[in-house]
Amino acid sequence: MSTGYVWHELYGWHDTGTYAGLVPASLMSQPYQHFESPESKQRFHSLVEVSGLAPHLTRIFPEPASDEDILRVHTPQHLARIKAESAQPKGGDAGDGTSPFGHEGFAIAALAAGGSIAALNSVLDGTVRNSYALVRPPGHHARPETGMGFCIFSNAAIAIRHAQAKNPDLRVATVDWDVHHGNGTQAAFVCDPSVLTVSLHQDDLFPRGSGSLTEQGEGAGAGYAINVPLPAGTGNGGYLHAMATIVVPALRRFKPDVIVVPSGFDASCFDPLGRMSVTAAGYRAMTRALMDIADEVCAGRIMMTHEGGYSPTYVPICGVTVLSEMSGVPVDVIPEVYAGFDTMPEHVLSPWQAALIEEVRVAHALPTVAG
Ligand code: 3YP
Ligand code: ZN
Repeated sequence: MSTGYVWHELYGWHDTGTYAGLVPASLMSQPYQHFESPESKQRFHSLVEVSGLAPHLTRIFPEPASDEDILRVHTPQHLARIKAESAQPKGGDAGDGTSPFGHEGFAIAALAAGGSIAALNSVLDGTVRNSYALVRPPGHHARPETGMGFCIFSNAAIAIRHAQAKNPDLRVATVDWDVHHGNGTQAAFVCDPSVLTVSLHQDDLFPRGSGSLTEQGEGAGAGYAINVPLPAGTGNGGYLHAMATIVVPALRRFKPDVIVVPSGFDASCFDPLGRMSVTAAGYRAMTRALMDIADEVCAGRIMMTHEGGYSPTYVPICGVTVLSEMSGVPVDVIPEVYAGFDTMPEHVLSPWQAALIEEVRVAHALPTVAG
């Protein structure tokens, strides 16, 4: 069985306008691009084609999420505001002033949520073993009542609620490896024990004050949110230790029917917005770890939905490497000069990284891993 792959040309047309990174163009800010420009994702799709991977994948074409789909997660006020601003000739902003969208941006945001829905459906109906939705705009910061952090709608959460509307018994675990806290996905399920949310992120990066170890779920959902706020600088060693010590035991205990991965590549060593050091080989190893535990608990079912990642040149390499591992198709797109980054000292697990991971393990009463 193969790997599903979602991309739509309109994802590249989501218009974040003329900025210099996070700053609107002005007399002291030479007009350039917003960080969340099409570059990294469109080039990821281009490398899927040119690497020879594309013919081995099952291409999935998305439909827009319906209002009903969006309203399972978001308030009617949020949906109405996005639609109204989208109708303006100059578009609008999803909520925090850093999440711009252009005219008709609503349609593309609905198509991004629809891409996550289609990718998850294809895994759950057995069309494919696993899938990757390469969508824009991203989703994991969008809260029920507002967008934020470049996100308009909570794509992963909308896909999960769509699946649960068809099968109310469905249990889902999310493993968010974007460098920022998956606060929106967590918020959608914070009181819900049917969805375990796990987020690995740089400690207190974005949103500020969000994603600490003490956020563990509320009410009936207490214990079903796990946050791993890794120290800045963490590389492959720290991430893989967190996978082995926290993520894999938590998935083994929760036994989801499917694993959903909000996948950003902004924890990479070349990212302008993160301060972590993960390499393409690190992402391949993290993918392997998830696939092994998915084989053990949920017949290999994994759906990844794209989030951040702002290196136009390195995101495609990380992304295709993950897709290669997911599909078992052996393409190597890592240039020799980048392979050297795999042996840099920051990849050795540090005592302070190990201490944080141990604190998370104890807080969630996870068993120690033998060996
Ligand atoms: C939002 C404003 C400053 C940092 C930015 C983070 C966006 C992102 O990649 N989230 O996953
Ligand atoms: Zn991010």
